[in-house]
Amino acid sequence: MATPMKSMETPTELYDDERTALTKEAFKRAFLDNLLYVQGKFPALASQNDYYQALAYAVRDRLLQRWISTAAAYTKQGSRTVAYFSAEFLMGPHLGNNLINLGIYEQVREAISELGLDFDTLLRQEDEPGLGNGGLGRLAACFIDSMATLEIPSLGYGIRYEFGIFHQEIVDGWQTERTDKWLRFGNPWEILRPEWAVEVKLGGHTEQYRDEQERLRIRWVPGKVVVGVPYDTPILGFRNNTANTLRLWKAEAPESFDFSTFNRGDYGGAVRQKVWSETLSKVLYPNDEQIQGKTLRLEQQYFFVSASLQDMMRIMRVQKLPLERFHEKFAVQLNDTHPAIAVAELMRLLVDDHVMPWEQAWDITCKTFAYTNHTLLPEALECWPLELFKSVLPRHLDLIYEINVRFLDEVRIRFYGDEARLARLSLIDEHGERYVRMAHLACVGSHTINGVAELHSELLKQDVLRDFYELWPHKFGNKTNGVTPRRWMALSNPRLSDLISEAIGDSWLKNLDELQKLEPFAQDAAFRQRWREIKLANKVDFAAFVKERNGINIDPASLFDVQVKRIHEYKRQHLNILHVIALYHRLRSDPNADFQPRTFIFGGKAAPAYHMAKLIIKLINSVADVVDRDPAVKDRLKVVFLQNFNVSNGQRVYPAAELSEQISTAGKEASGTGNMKFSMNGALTIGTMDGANIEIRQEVGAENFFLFGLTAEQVAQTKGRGYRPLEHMTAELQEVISLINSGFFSRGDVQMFRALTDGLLWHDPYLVFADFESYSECQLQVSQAYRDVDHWTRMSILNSARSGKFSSDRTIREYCADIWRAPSVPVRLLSQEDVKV
Ligand code: CR1
Repeated sequence: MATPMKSMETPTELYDDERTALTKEAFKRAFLDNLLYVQGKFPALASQNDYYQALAYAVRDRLLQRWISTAAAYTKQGSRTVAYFSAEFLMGPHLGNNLINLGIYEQVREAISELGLDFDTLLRQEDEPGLGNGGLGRLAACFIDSMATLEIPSLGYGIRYEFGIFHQEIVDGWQTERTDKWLRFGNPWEILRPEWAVEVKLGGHTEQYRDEQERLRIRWVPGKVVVGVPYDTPILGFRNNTANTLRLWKAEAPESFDFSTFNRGDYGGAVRQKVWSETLSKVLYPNDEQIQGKTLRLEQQYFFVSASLQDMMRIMRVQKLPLERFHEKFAVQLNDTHPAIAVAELMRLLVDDHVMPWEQAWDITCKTFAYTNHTLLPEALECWPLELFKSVLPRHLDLIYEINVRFLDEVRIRFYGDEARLARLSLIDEHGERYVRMAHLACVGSHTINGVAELHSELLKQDVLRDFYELWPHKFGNKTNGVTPRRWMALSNPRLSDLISEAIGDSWLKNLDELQKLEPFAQDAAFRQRWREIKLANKVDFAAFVKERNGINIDPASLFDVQVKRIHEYKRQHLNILHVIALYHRLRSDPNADFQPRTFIFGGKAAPAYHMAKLIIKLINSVADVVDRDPAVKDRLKVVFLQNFNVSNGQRVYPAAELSEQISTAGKEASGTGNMKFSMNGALTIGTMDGANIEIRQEVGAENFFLFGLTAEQVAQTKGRGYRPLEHMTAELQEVISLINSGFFSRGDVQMFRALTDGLLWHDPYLVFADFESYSECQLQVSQAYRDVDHWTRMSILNSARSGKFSSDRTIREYCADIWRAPSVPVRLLSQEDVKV
């Protein structure tokens, strides 16, 4: 592996003692010191993991000075702070990223090699914190990276799941799930802050009482209490002094052991409370865009939201700020509806605990929150059955009723006599079983509502949140997603990053628009040659990885065509694999056909209970298997399913990809962020007019993008007319379906894929058949274009050069300017003098 960004190593440090110095020799000493004093090992006994831990602690020592300096700067200035509330933070491994941001990647790599160790092996020891499902969680991670880089005071608040997203293994072609024990060897990147633990109440009932002034008030008598304990992880800015905080809550029992029960001889009962409490932060729900109406999930959401709001109030107390100024001190962003209960919880804290008048509390609440919606899929909109909700949060249900009464009064006056509209807008769904609508709570309690790409934000206004748009058009806006170029280029694609820096200097990593300066190089034959060599080297690395993981050989000279993302029908991995089967059929029917060799690479997890998604994985693996064993298509067609797609594996695949599959049914993918990672790294996109694809195409130019398929409008019309998939059946598609149904890919089992093929033939809710022909034709154009090597390279360079918009720095600047109004606060490093006790 090449090392990231040699050209950018610029260590600077104000004080240079053994513990924090950035020089190579000091680092070696610190590393060996940590091996002894932290790991308690000497080299002859140390495992690779011991070495990793020692290395991680040595790096952590070097960022703590920044962390403390940042806290000091923020405290001194009483800075306005962004609190990013998210049930998921899909961080990926910290070590490499921190080295890049500190500017010491190269020295540390050399130091480690000089000690006779393999640096890449140590990097791979880190169990990545997979505290998220997919796009939404990874976006949160990119956002906190950008906030630190832009020097925005911010806190990420979430849950420290003991088990993150499951580990996916493919057994006989099927997905199986294994628990993700990421904390098994400890986590050197977090610091426990027990002194800031808070109590969170749950369940029970409410009762009326009179306070000292004889006022009638309501009191919540909880059924149980858990303690939220914060674990802090530093989030470094890129080459600056900022280290912000990701604060994740672990649930614990107030009293870990009940001695009175124990003394009565009930040993099990004595630990039950502890066990129950810890369940709250035990495991991440592995569902992506599908609600799970489970009590535990609501409890998790409330747990982290309440702990975080209480923590923010503690910060106000420390900084001696009155609660009346809560919304001036904090801007809270709700990452989807998962934390929407925060609206009611802030009201409860202000009205019940701090005896603030309702109107004032409501004013503060609405000025505090902003809400980002991440999906148009109706099955993802969170609604809680009223009874369930009441059993977990009885006081909040009262508060939500009160919010609703006042809200509907406003609607009644605005839309005189429109009863249907009232029912549609209400926070309570009254059709049949009654539900609390979390998206409505988020909309009512937020000053701003945004979608994550232009089209998505438009569709929110026209469709999902239309009534709210008609009520408060000024609240709505768009913030197109972005990704951090530090992780997704500098760290994962060092070869390309070095070439770019050599050509245009290195400030593009902080200002991605500068990639534009690459455009003229697209005309430079020597540069194109180097660009190609780098892609090839990345493909060779990736092929070695596939060989090691899947045991199959893939040819680095073939076109690497990649679809990696969660497995979902709307993302249409089945459209891709049906097309692969069509190619296979063509090759078998005409063995001498002129054919551009391709390797189709798939990766992604399916929600464990999503049977159709799991069947799609099985089909991909079955096709991979048949194709691999068939000598007739050898060297021309390969299919790979990459197990356990996660951040680390993503870092390997994006740099090696040449074609990025972004083929969702138009109007379904809110934005996508993988699409951006591919394009930055020089892959061309084959895609529909969906999510951020539209903006990518606009930026890179229609001539550098392979477009196919129905538009969102055409999809809606097609469905409106009564879509019949069979009307779109072509001879080739017929062959493909018959081949699957014949048992050809399932060792004669003609039933195995029936649910999939019948679903397509009779329902096809995501219009796979309607887009199949257009997709196949477009893929032919891709193959032809790939043969013109120079032309393809030019398009590839232009994709990178024009991807500046898709930096999450741009996105965060927009959030700051339009929603948070949070100015940056540069940090000065404290000297040893400053921190003397
Ligand atoms: C969307 O599906 C988007 C990310 C981040 C996902 C994807 O298109 O890029 O959010 N939504 O905004 C999601 O995970 C639960 O919803």
